[in-house]
Amino acid sequence: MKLTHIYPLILIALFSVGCSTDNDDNIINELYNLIKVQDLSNDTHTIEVYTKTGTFHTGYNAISVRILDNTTNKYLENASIDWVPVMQMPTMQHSCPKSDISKTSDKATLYEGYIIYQMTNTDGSGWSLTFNYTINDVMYTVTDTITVLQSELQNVSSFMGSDDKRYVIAFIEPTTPIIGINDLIIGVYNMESMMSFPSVENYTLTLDPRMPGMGNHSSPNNTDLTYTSSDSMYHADLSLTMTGYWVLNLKLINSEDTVLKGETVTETNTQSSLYLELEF
Ligand SMILES: [Cu+2]
Repeated sequence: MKLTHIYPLILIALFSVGCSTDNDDNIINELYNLIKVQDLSNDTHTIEVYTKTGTFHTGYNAISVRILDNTTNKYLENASIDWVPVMQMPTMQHSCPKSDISKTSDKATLYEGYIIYQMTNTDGSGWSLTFNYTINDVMYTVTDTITVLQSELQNVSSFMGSDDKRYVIAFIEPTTPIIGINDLIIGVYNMESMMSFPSVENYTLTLDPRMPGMGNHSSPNNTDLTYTSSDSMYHADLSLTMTGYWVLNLKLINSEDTVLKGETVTETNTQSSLYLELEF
């Protein structure tokens, strides 16, 4: 390329930097604290998928998405979006617990929700993600395979209850635990079918956090988890007296006081069969 051709390009570049539009500022602000996981594209749109880490992992994933119009190169602000995560297993396929997707408050182009992957293949394969979305009464769809990494700690548990129903529970908060009282949030879902995992309402989870590496000691002032209808989650006070590896021993109890899964921790039974892990 000759110099005479480069000069106009440099001028354009300088001009663009000097005249950064509101739109540019917006785009930077919109993506604060988010890293792109993947683009899913069809002929008309590109769905950009974001998380805090830029990856999907087993357990709870808070996810943000936005839709780029491939023709106008603008982000759409008036879509209604549904999503369907599917894991293909050797003999069948299934979905997992997920929220609806809604517009993120204070953001122009972002939509948000969560997906709880209860399992994955060792190489991260097996899952696909489909978006069905509507813009101005026109329906669109896009599907692609995704990678779901195995989390090191058990932050999700899938099991059969004593009522012969299948459940999934997932650790949601605290994402950054502190020494002291933490707001513990756990999601509880019933595997109604291969594709449907509604939230379970009005059960309880007993909580007994222990440090297996330190004589299996517990901590004071924990509370059991109770259901909150405003977010369809289970909440409790989780007391962590020191940093390290903790096992949150749980028992899932239905509204008739029947224990569906889990056992009390005793001298001889050091861990419940229903538990989640945490390390900080
Ligand atoms: Cu599976």
